[in-house]
Amino acid sequence: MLQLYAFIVLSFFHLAATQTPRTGWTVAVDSFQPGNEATRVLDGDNTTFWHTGFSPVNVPLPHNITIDMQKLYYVNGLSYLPRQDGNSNGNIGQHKIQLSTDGVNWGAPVAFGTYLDDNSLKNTLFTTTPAQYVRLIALTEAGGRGPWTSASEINIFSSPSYTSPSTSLGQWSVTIDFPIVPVAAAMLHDTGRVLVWSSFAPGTFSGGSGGVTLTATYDPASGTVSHRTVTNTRHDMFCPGLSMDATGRPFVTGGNDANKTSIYDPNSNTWIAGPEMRIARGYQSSAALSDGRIFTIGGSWSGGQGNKNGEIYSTTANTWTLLPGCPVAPMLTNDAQGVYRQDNHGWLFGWKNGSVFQAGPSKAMNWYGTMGSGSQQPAGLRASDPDSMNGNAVMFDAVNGKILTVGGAPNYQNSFATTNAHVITIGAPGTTAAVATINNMNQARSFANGVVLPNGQVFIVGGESYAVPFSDDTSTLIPEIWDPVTSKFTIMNPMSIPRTYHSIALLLPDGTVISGGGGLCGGCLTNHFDAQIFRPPYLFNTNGSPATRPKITSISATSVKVGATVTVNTDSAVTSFSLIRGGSTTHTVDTDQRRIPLTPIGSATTYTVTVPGDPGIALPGQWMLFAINAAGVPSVARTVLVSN
Ligand SMILES: *[C@@H]1O[C@H](CO)[C@@H](O)[C@H](O)[C@H]1NC(C)=O
Ligand SMILES: *[C@@H]1O[C@H](CO)[C@@H](O)[C@H](O)[C@H]1NC(C)=O
Ligand SMILES: *[C@@H]1O[C@H](CO)[C@@H](O)[C@H](O)[C@H]1NC(C)=O
Ligand SMILES: *[C@@H]1O[C@H](CO)[C@@H](O)[C@H](O)[C@H]1NC(C)=O
Ligand SMILES: [Cu+2]
Repeated sequence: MLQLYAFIVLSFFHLAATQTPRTGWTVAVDSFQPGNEATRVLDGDNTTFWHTGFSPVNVPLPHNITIDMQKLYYVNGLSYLPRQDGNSNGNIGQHKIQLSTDGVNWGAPVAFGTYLDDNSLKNTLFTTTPAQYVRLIALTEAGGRGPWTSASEINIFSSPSYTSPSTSLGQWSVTIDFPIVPVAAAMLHDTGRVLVWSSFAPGTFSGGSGGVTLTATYDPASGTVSHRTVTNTRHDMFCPGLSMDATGRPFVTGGNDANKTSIYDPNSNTWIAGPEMRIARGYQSSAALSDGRIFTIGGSWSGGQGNKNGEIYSTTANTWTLLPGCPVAPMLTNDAQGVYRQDNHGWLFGWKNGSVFQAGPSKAMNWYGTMGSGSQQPAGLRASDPDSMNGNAVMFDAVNGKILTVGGAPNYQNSFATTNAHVITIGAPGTTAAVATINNMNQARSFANGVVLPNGQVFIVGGESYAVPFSDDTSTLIPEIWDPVTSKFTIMNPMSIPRTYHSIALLLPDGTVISGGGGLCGGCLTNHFDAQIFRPPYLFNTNGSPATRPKITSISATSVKVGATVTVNTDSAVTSFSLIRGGSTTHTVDTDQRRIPLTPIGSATTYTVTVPGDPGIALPGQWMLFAINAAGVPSVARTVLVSN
């Protein structure tokens, strides 16, 4: 079976995006300047370009260009080469790509977003779709210089073969173009927007630490991507620790500027400089705690190597304090590159009574206590699992202390990933964790992402079987879903774009998953300035049509204390509820997402659910409340702030 998957991956990868010959194609545009006709985008000459009309009058945005390929192709990508004459006027910013078989009926966009304002080639890959017509709609000029659109060349990519994918294996939908490589991401609770960032530059981190970070925000409601340069916190937030705080604000620590911290407040749309950490760090992990404080440990990638012991941020005092009783030594891996890697990307979980459970990537697991000057106790080994750098750990059932761990490799790089999977069960802080070795994944993965779904299943996406940063060579396009009931992994439909080192994935409030990024390596071939949305199988009927979703029509409170009972009204009968804490992720780590299954009391359209009373389980912060019907279909979530 493994060999078969390897064959599918390779053949898919090589055939995925073949440039389609443009002979005989025709093109139509809403406007052109004489001398800069639409046909210039098909002439194979980089020195010519299409330009919308500017004389005698500027023709206003939006603009569009429609290419007729004269016959049906299995289309899966578009490349846009901006004008190459040194002038930037007309570079496309916000855009949409649509397909049609007849030039009359156009489907929902296969891609949208914002291109970076420069003259580099823009590649957008999307789900293979039969089409004869491709339309690129330019909504803005990338630099806001004027109402123009220009393009030197447009190429269409296609696949020689096509089988309509079965929705029983989920569906990859729209591709979202970002003007930066999304290396870190956080779910913003207010509107379900997704905040992403790279470093000081759109496509590289090297040469950073100048106090600047490029961010972008994807807004699913409007289908747009906006961007912003953050300078006021003087913090290059590449390779940071990342946690969502007790009010749902992304709290970013260290990285390229190794002792800086920055907090994003979605309500005021402002970045706030936090206090400097006592220990400078990069590649540490952080965890939000039951009392609202934030713990961090590790991080020898920057700010000096070794002794990156724990420290804690107090929201009330707005300061960091060292925890000498929380040594990093017990959680080090045996990485071939030494301490520089050994304390990277800890699998941390805030738990009862201000404790933190560290599930990996070291084969040894540990408890950290954060009271007073801190404490540490061993929690046992993760069965026979080796050190699993850049694997994933997902708390899919916080009520019962259940964590799924998958994959990773003994070393950070140049190391074979495993297919290993375990379920860890934790109880009282300080006690040995129970570990069950379960069915392996279908695919070995390092640098993958794991995302818990409303029904307790875990979606594992991306990664590669031989861990090499900034390489897509052994990547897999095939995700899998783990089911806690059968304890088995099932492969899903392949995505369009490899997601390896520096990729991200998050659950969105509508029950879909955003999977994006990978790269940030300058002039390399593995920079992915995009993301793609996955719709899990639960969103479809067996005949492939969209499942009818239950709807939460009202909720008695959107801000509750732990232990509170909430009344929820729905438009139709449901059988279960779950709470999932809003996620944040970079470098395979998401210490924020966790799921609380809720058993409702009630029937028809009125139910009550009770939030667990222990803030170690129901960590303070913003949670998504999903209602799930008897067919397993989740509602769109309502956001609930849980506090102590
Ligand atoms: C494309 O441009 C044509 C000509 O101006 C216009 O009629 C059409 O509405 C535009 N389509 C879109 C989707 O923008
Ligand atoms: C046109 O530009 C593309 C992208 O930069 C490049 O790959 C290609 O070689 C160029 N072609 C010519 C004819 O200059
Ligand atoms: C943070 O780092 C800067 C530069 O190395 C240093 O000047 C400053 O004292 C550090 N802050 C703390 C709290 O250690
Ligand atoms: C919580 O932790 C503190 C300090 O470690 C300890 O003294 C206390 O007994 C713990 N409480 C519970 C309920 O475990
Ligand atoms: Cu990195």
